[in-house]
Amino acid sequence: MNAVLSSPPVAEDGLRHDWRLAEVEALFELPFMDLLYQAQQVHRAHHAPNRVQMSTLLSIKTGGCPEDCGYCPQSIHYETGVAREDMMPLEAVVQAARNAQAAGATRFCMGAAYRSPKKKDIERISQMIREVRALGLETCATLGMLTPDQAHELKDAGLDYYNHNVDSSEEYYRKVISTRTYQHRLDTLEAVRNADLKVCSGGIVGMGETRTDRAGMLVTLANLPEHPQSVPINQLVQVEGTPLHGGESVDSFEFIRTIAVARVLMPQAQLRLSAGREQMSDETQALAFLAGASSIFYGEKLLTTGNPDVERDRALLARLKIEPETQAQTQARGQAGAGGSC
Ligand code: SAM
Ligand code: DTB
Ligand code: SF4
Repeated sequence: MNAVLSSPPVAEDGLRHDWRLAEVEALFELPFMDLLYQAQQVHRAHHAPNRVQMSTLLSIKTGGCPEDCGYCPQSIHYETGVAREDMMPLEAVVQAARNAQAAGATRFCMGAAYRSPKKKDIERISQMIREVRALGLETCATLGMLTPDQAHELKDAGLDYYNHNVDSSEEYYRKVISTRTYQHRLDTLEAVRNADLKVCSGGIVGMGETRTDRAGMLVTLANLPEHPQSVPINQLVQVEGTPLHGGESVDSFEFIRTIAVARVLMPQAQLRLSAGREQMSDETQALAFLAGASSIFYGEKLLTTGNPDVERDRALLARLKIEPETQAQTQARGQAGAGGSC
């Protein structure tokens, strides 16, 4: 039998945290059908096979970000037409959360274009978290780098998940972002874990990285002290004005392979098919679910770019007989501590 298919050593939590790059590259090399079969087996052992959790995103503070992430329309370094806006008022955020809940989302993720939030930002966002949580939605936030104290403050406000992506391999990361390091990302993830927040961390495929970079990104995530409860896999949305606009798109089977390998490495994680769905065919999305994706962003907008409209998503799920996860199912999974997501 192929070495990557035989039983590997496991850690105390029953999961592996000692993946070697060569092993993960070997998974990527498998015949497509063998890889999908393996991923689907892992998926069915840990998740309801015909259910997808839905999260809605809201940009509560848009644009004007001092970081130079080469993919991001919100960076001040690039002319993308995204206007800088102040933080949204509390009531508007809570109304957006109510709308998302009424449309069927079970989790509400608030994103801000910060390198790192200031004290007064954390205070205002803590109030948003309290009110969104009071609706019965799970809460998540993505606000850039956090100190350990800030992570604890967000936890005290009732935050469930914190999203902070490693985005690529350490080697490729420095080619895409110069204003912070990979280690900065890992330090925030440590602060988030230590505050007992659930971790949402994944990355972007299609930035011109190699397969080795994609494997390296997944090795970083799987070898963290705990697997992230949620792993968003984004396909780059090419935005005019950003340095990554105009590059070659990733092959759709390679994108699906990345999801399948993530599923094999992190069996319990909520794997989110994230940015890039608007440009994806229904067939590619169906393959992503077969490869182990268990969640989507739902609603017509991501942060600043488009997402499929609600009618298209409802029709796709209905055609595939995939049921949206209910609020009660999301809450039960959150309480069980497994498979949470941002
Ligand atoms: N400023 C915070 C940060 O960087 O962590 C939070 C917001 S930031 C927009 C969240 C994530 O969105 C990034 O880490 C990246 O993975 C993703 N993202 C941003 N622009 C994207 C794009 N054009 N295509 C795909 N994903 C993107
Ligand atoms: C994640 O991994 N993807 C989401 C969420 N986490 C915050 C963001 C995608 C942003 C896509 C570009 C935009 O809409 O600005
Ligand atoms: Fe700023 Fe986040 Fe965009 Fe980077 S990805 S420029 S940190 S908003």
